[in-house]
Amino acid sequence: MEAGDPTNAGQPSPGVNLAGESPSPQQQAGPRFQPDHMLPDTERGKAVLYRMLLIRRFEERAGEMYARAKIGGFLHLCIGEEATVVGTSAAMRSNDYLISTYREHGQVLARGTPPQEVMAELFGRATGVSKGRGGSMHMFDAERRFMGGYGIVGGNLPIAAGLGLAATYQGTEDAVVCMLGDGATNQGTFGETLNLAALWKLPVVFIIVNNQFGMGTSLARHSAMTNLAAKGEGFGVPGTRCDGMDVLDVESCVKNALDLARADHQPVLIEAVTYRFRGHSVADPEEYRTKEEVDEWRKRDPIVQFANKLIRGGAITGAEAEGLDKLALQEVDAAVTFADQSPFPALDSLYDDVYVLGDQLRGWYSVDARSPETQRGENIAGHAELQRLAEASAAQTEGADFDEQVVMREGVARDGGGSFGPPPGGMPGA
Ligand SMILES: Cc1ncc(C[n+]2csc(CCOP(=O)(O)OP(=O)(O)O)c2C)c(N)n1
Repeated sequence: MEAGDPTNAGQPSPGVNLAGESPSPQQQAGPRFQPDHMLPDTERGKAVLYRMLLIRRFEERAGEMYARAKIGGFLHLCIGEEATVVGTSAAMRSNDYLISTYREHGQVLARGTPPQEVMAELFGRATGVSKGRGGSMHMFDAERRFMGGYGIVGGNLPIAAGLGLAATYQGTEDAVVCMLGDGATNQGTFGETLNLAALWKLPVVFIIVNNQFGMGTSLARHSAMTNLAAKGEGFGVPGTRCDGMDVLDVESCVKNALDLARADHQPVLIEAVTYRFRGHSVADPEEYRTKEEVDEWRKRDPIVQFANKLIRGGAITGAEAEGLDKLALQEVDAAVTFADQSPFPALDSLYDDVYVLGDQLRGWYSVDARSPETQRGENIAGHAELQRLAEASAAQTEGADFDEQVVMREGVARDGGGSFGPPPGGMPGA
């Protein structure tokens, strides 16, 4: 196979082996890390460490609950990325907006949503932060200005621009932080949104959580431009890079960017260089990277690094760090109990909060209590264009020859096919 062949995912990934010849993130061209940040005082240091521990323990338990079938659907954990998540939220004001991807449990927790509501959401219970309707990928907490996780890669970017436009229009000082993966920088929405954000001077900070992979495809295989901090420059969005394994570096970098966004209405792009210690989702055989590579990155565990810094600096003792960890575990265990004892949403609430467009479109896009299917083609007489679209669509699907054997599925295909890879055993007839 050729180097750069996107189907070459069974091989160890180039460009991310800190122990090998390849440049480490710190050695790559582009903006530099500033590793020597002042230690926070004891109280703040403990708060930041606790938040990271809470997320780590929460994610570990979530993985266990998934294995015990308490959680359905997909589950994307952010273990390894805690410094990026907590450093970002530590730099934000409570009025700022945060919008994210499907890998967002940590971000919701960092914004202050109680862990029991986050766990209950994973369990699909009515007490969950999205009333059990969103699940792992679609948490939403408007009260804390967490504007959602999104399952569509890059789908959150245009919404971030909309939030920035609203903040500007309303004359507030609120800014927006939009987190996205390295893979999402290849989506069309990345260029479209950055262009508008620069053109309209929107107060948005885009943070690329560069965890080195888009599913099973390493950065060097999915992006021609691996210096992601520079990927927005052509659109008028200056970029910088921080060490996503160092919570203080992330916090200081995001704070500077937010100051600029707020004061000068200058959107900024940040590349936070980090690593995901677990698979893309829990169903990932991880055949696209070596155990040695993961072990190398684990040596830079963001929680261990920060705890040691605090201990060495005299801000806390080792025993205090252990105490915080125990507390985090207790809080997470209480969240599991709460989730498990919570009720599922009532069946007759199925159609609550379902949006129906205005009367003129009623029936075409709506669902209601009659059946779970959208009601097609009603009440559109008199709307010539809708009538025409309805007929054209019906003619297209009627009698279409679907090959039931062709299955599009999410998952990290062993052969590196990713989302759109062939089903196990290959394509029918291949
Ligand atoms: C528009 C779209 N295409 C494909 C997918 C399938 N998919 C889910 S996650 C993912 C990889 C995204 O990687 P990245 O943006 O780096 O985020 P990470 O998972 O590493 O946090 C893909 C391709 C999707 N959800 N949405």
